[in-house]
Amino acid sequence: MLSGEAISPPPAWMMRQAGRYLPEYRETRAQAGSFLDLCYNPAFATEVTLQPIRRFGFEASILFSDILVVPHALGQGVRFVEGEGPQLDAMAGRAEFDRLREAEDPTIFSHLAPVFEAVSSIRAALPHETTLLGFCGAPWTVASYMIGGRGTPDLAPARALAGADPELVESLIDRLVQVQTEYLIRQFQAGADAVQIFESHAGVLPEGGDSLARWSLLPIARMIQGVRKHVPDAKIIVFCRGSGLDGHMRVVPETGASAVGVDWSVDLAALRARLPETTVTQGNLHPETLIEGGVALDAEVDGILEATRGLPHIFNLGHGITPQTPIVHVEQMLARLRRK
Ligand code: 1CP
Repeated sequence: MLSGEAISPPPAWMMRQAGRYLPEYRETRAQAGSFLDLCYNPAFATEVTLQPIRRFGFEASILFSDILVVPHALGQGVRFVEGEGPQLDAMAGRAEFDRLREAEDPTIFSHLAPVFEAVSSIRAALPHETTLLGFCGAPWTVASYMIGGRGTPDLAPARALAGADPELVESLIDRLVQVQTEYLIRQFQAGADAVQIFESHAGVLPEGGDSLARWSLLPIARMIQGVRKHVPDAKIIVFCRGSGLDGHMRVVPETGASAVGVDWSVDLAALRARLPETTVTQGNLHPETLIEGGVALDAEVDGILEATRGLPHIFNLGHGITPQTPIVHVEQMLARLRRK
């Protein structure tokens, strides 16, 4: 899937493919208790990871967990409030940073042990030909939640702290680079075939100057280099949201990623026309088109196939599937994609 060959029809999976749009997910979620209980229970995490594979036969499966288990493992308070999304004890300054666990603290990885157990159990249960993806958040995206305490549209708290005390934000990013490099290596060792790094909040970084490189691309590059010291041929997808055509163009050369995950706002044909033919792309169906269905959905699937014909591409959405998406539209999308 990630070796650079063009496959027709392209392999497909969906970001957030295990989730609330599936009744079987809602059932397991109710049995598990809280969202974090679901993430830290390897049997439940395995079950919800497999649900979309059983139903749709996607070519790739993604570990069920969340990017915010890492701040939790570092000792930060993390809660998932029903209907409101994640809430963390916001990191306002140096005092909160100093209370985080040091990167070498073995408690971090004993806390995350159920994640590695889930990876092994999913790999054992998956069909042999289905790729298993592990993942983590990019350092800037994870740091933005740690600083702001929640998802904020413009990430004002993280940007303000990066302006007021860049050394502190750099220390936080460094801590995340170190811990998450090890986190990804351990996911590979537990059985992941490839991993995806989610940079969901690159869009708030100013386009000019070196912000995108400094806070986003370079820390991701350091993680990728660190992982490949231990897993030399590690396949790593970087999904960058909101960084525009130019930002997406920079991902593969500047980070060393094996593939660039493209968000729905980017014109895929224009991006492909500018990228080398050997670059692997992934994406980028608009999650709202999947809600809409009908001719609009068929047309967008066709457009993605047209833009990537003969080129190495992984079919996906341009961001996560939303809870109100009708299941029949996912079936329609796959039927259109796989039609002979
Ligand atoms: O019970 C529920 O349905 C809660 C919703 C939910 C789910 C299904 C959350 C809360 N996280 C997840 C799982 C999840 N999160 C996966 C599982 C694998 C999959 O099937 O794709 C993955 C890969 C993530 C990654 C994640 N978490 C990201 C990066 C991707 C993205 O959406 O941009 C981010 C930003 C988060 C934080 C988070 N966790 C949950 C929510 C609702 C959010 C976003 C909150 C916000 O910014 O407002």
